Amino acid sequence: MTTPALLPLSGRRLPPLNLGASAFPHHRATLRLSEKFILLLILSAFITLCFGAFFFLPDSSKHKRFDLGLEDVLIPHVDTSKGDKNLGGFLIHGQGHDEHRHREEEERLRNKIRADHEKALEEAKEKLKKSRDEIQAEIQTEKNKVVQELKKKDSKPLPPVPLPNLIGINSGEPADPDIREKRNKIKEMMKHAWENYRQYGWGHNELKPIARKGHSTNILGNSQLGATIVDALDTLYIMGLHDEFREGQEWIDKNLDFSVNSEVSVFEVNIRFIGGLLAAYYLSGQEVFKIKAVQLAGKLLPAFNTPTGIPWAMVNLKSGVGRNWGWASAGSSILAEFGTLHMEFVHLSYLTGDPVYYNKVMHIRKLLQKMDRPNGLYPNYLNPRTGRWGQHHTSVGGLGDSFYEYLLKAWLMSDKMDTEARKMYDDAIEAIEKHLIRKSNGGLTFIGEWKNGHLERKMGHLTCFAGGMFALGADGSRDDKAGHYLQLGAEIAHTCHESYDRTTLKLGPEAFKFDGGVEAVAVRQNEKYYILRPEVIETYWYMWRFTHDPKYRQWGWEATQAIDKYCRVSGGFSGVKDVYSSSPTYDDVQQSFFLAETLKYLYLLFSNDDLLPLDNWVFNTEAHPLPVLHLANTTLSGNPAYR
Ligand code: DMJ
Repeated sequence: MTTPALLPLSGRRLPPLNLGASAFPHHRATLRLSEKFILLLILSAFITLCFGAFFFLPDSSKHKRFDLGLEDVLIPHVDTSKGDKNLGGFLIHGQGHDEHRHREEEERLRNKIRADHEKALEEAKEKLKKSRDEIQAEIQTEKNKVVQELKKKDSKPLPPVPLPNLIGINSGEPADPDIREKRNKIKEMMKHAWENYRQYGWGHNELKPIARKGHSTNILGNSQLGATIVDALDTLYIMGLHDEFREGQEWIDKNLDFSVNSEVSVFEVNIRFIGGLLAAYYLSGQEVFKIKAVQLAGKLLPAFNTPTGIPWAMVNLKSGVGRNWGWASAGSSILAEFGTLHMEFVHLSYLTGDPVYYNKVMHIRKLLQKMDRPNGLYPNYLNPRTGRWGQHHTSVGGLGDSFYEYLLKAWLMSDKMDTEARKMYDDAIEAIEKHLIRKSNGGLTFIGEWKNGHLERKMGHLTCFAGGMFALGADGSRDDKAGHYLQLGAEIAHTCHESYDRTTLKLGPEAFKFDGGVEAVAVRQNEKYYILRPEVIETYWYMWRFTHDPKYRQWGWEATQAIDKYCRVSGGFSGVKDVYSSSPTYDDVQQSFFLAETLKYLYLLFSNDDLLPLDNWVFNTEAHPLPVLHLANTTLSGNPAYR
């Protein structure tokens, strides 16, 4: 799902931090260590001096001071008849005690204090002899130690859970030399995208392939979270690009830190980062990915602290403060955002044994089930304070899309045990077919958008994913309509292919109309761009898996060639601003989903079906494969999340 307008952040600032020891220990431990260190040094020398001075005073004055200070407070509660009272290690006056032992004890203390005092002075003198650089280096070493300690604490291994059946992660080599060659070409494109990102954008979220520098959008916040690295990992893995995979792993291990003052989209971070990390964990078995996914999930949880439990669209990773997009109807959260967390959150509960994640997404589901739906349709906007729908706008494209996808995939991922999710999917799809799906005059099936009782005859590139979804949901559909849904998938694939074929570049526009004699063509200038999106290729791949009709490979190859010809530049791959222009201009962004999804689906399209078989793997909405969790498996039924 995408946001219609990427608005600048509000520029809200947090109040300056108070350096006390209570909240935010990470930040404070490393902050102002140098000042703290010097202050401590001076303080300890001063205290030692005071105690030293005190013990050198004559006995009588000492007793007087203690008597004066403590008598008022202590004597009423102290039974002085029993002799000496020793409070907190200090000897208080008393009669009849052994004078000699007292003197010895004092002497011993005096010597100790003198020695400590001298040692502290020596150390202070030594410190002052050192150069500024040496002192700074020492402080830095101390800081590093603290950071390492904190890291160790954060990276505690999670309780082990047996992995689900992970099959088909190293297969897929096609026998046909022509298909092999095409597959290799796609792998080469992946290398080109990765190497340029590594050279010019490493650590940034994305790459500007023409300016040759890092790029980021507000959905991923203002910190360098290496979105492209995390998003690309599983594609690198299945393509056998293991050196590149290891580079990515090393960066994540050493640099990926979520304790940053950055406001991010909960949905985007979930599908790209948590999904990407979990998939990388399942494919490679490397613990670091699981640990990072769980750390990040903890940072998203405060977004659910709303009156209804429907999460905010954005959350600040450091403060946990959440809010919604300014453009969303009446302060609403977005269906495709809060409705696209289920797969990742169920896996988090499975891997950690902590039901908190599972409970959050099930709470959302229960709330949605209780609500009235106009014409059986789910509006895209829901207010997290009131629990009421916002504007009655329903879409299978942006703002709605992956909510429907995750209902179906929740059922598949549960080994088809989550029948509640399947029922919600079936109900929703029936309403969508009735109110949103139409045939154009030229015979093209399209999915329009429902806006306040009116059908807009426009389809987005994003909506094209639905062809694959209908095919994936065909098996197990209500009233045994498998044939019907497979056919519907094929029709959507055909329409979306037409939207590509009717352009100059053979690449699809962002949105296209079926109105006033126009069929599958963009009308408005600001809908003519192609930003390396995957949805059409995703549908080709699902259709290929379910039908093996060679036209899907042919269409996929057409798209590959067009991308290589018109989007490839020497610094990577870029989106184009007008697919109807023979001399297009670039948008200068290499989207992270190009590596996560577009190239992965193309590679799978030219691989054998035994690579990530659909009986064992379910792809999240960012194309990150997560294994089916077999609920019959004793491990799972013993997992608290499922009890
Ligand atoms: C991806 O981030 C995901 O597929 C999301 O669900 C919708 N759109 C983009 C790519 O177009």
